[in-house]
Formats: sequence, C-alpha cells, structure tokens
Amino acid sequence: MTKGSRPTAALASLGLVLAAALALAGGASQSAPAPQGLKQSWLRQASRPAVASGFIRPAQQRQAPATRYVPGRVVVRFDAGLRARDFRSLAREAGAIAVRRPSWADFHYVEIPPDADPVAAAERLRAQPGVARAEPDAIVRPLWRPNDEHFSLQWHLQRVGMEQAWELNRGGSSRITVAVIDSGVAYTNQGAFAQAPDLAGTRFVPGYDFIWDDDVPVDTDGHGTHVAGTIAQTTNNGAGVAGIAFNVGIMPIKVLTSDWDEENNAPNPPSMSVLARAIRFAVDHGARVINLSLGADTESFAVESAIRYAVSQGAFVAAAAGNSGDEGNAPEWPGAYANEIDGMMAVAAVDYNLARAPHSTHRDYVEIAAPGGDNDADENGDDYADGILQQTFDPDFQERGIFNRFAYMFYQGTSMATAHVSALAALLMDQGITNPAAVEAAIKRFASNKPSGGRNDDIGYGVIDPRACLLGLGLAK
Ligand SMILES: [Ca+2]
Ligand SMILES: [Ca+2]
Ligand SMILES: [Ca+2]
Ligand SMILES: [Ca+2]
Repeated sequence: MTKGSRPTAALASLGLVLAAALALAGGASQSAPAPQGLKQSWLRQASRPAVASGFIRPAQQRQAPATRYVPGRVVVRFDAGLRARDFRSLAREAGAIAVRRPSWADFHYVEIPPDADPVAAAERLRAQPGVARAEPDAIVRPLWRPNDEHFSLQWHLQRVGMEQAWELNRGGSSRITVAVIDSGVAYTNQGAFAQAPDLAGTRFVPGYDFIWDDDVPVDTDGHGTHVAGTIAQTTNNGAGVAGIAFNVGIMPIKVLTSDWDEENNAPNPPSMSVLARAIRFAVDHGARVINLSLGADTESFAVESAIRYAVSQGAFVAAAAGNSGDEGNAPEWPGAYANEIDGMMAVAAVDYNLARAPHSTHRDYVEIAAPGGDNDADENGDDYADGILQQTFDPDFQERGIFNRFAYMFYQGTSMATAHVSALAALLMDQGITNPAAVEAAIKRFASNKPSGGRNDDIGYGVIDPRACLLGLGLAK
C-alpha cells in the first residue's frame, strides 16, 4: 500500500506525492479577462496557497527567432526570354559572383559574397531591369510548436523532443483510444462537476466508474485529470498547456478514490480486483493503450491475468514504477509485472537533466524512463518547480469538495512519466504498429540516454525518444 492503512491491498495513485507549485486558476471563465483577480495571473506554491511565487512570463521563450537566410545566395527569376549571357552580366552589376540554375527549379541562384547581406542583395536585384522576382533564401524551420500559452513551461515535452516528433505524427488520431484508469477525469459538465477548460477540445469515449458503479467517471481528486492532460490535453488552442497525443480518444475509468469519495461512502474500495475488472472493461471497449499511473504493494493474480489478457488482445499497457525511490525503494504492482510481460512497460521518472528523479523507484522491473519531474529542483531556471505541468483541479477548492475550479499544476511522480509513455505508444499505434510487444520493442530500441550495458534499474533501457521511435518505424516500413 502506498497510501493510507487499508486492510486489503489498496491502490494508490503514483503522482500526488509532493504535488506542488501550482499555477493560474483556470475555471470555466478561463478565457474571460481576469474574473478571478490575482489568481488569473499569479502562480503559487501548493504548500503556500496564498503566496504568489512569480508571474507567468508568456511568450518570452516562445518568440520565433529572427528570420535567417542562407548566406551567399539570392533566389531570382529572370524575365522570360533573357539570355544566360545577359543575366550573368546583369547579376554581376548587382554584386553577384555567379549564377546557376539548380535542378527542379524555375529560378536561378545568384551567388553573392558569403558575408554580403542577402536581403539587401535581393533588393538590388529586384531593381534591375530583366529581373522578375528576387528573394533571400529563408531557412525553413521544420518545428511545429503548439501555441498553448504555457507550453514554454512544459520542459518535459521539449526535453524529449516532442516538437520534432510532432513533425512526424501530430498528435495521433481518433483511431486510437487510451484508457486512463485512475481517479476519473474532469471530462464533462454534469451537476457540480465541470470539464477542465483545457480538455474542451479533447475527444472522450465512454468509460466507467468502478468506485461508484456508474457510467460517469468524473474525477474527485485531480490526479486522473492531470494524467489525461499529459496524454491528450487540448493542444494548439492558444490556451493552457499541451498534451502529446492530443487527437486520440481518452476513455476515463475511475478506480481510485479521493477523501471526498471515502467521506461520501463510495460503495467500492480502490482495490486490485476493481483494477483487474477495469482493465478488462477497457480492453473489451476498444482501448489500444492502457495507462496505469497507480500501484499497490502486493501482487494480484487477478490484475496480472487482466494485463496478460490486455496485451493478448492488442492493448499496450504502461504502468508506474513507483514513487518510493528515496523512501525504501519497495516494489509496486502492477508495475513489477512489466519485465515479464511483452507489451507492458514499467516507467521510471526522470528530472530535467534526464536522470532518475529521487522519488522514482529503481528496481529490476524498470524498463523505460520519461519525465516525471522533481518539484524540489529548478534546473531549467524558469522560477518554477521542475514538475510536469497540466491543468487539473485547483487544490484549494478540490479539498473542500468543489470540483469545478481549475489550475495549472506542477505534479511530480512516476504517474506523470507513465502518461508520457502511454501517449508515445498511442502515436506508435497510430503509425500502424498493432502489436503491443512491438510497441515495447520500439520504445526500448529507440530510447535516448541509454545506460552503459544497455539497461539499469534507474531508467531501464533509457529515456523515451518519440521522434527516433516514429522515425525508426518509418524506416522499418
Ligand atoms: Ca461517477
Ligand atoms: Ca491547451
Ligand atoms: Ca515488458
Ligand atoms: Ca523549473
């Protein structure tokens, strides 16, 4: 057991330990002009809820760099009918060294001294009679960068190269469903429950609430909403933050409880048998990826059997390695099954430097690592804790049983790392890998920061490298 003192093997989420360093109130009125006063523009620490820790500095790191040009060259189209001899002399008069026509082009390269200003040279050439068009040869930046307001604070996406990976697969597609088996997700507006504003454009497919035995698996904790955000937060909507596989469908399934669920006498405990049933539900309802950001401290044949069923049916399973790396390093199940099951991976958490985060459990079942954050550090110097940033409940309200107020929260944990791996698996599935064992093999093979000897207990086979994975798949095709 990671939490509480239940008599049976109770499940606990593996992400809330030291969840900290919050941000911005979101809420239903997120896009309205500062209706909630200071909270709209101030960040604050979870442990110091009333104290602002600094302003968000939007766009500072997101401004596009000044346009750059290929040196020594202007791209020119001469007037039709102009002879080669004519445009050579014409170009020389404008300070050019040579003229040549590249293949597959309806233009010429006019070569200029490498230290000459290509913008000015293009202008001079344009002024020449006989020149129809002339332009400096701007460098193409292949990187698509989502326009979400706080993407610059999501170091965990940038450090694993998501901008480059999105060039190959921009967020997957609705063909793939990822089951988030967790504390529920703030995915819908219903009664006192609200959808997180930055999930408004996210696709959801029907799930189930195994705690309350109903088909509205809303979150009462915030953990599942945060995890779902890393996988498929509404992205490139100009607001909030980004997720990795933002076009997939999320299937919210509730198996974890909050204090609120317990105080209100939820009929079912967050147990391993409940988890086993939830996994089978997800598989039988079409989930291709199953995210398990949770754990218990004992084995369960029921859960192991459900996971083996999942991979046999073509569903990839990602499970958290555990958060006791600096507190006894005890194993967690189901994560501890992962090294015996092809198509299921146990995920360790790394910090900004892509080294094992102190909390991340380091045992022989760890197979891969992904950013899980370290809220005690600020290695990237952005004045915020190095946690994983997503939108979820504002804890000041959540702890009072109010589930319609949201904030951007830096969480840390192997839960957060696991969500990165699930999302990558979803992109690979979307690319056409249908076998979960092949997904696992690709994620391992194309990992970055591989440890010497190929594997260690800290980070398994290395840190996920989404671009290399997707590219490797393409080359193999
Ligand atoms: Ca419910
Ligand atoms: Ca967003
Ligand atoms: Ca495995
Ligand atoms: Ca930081």
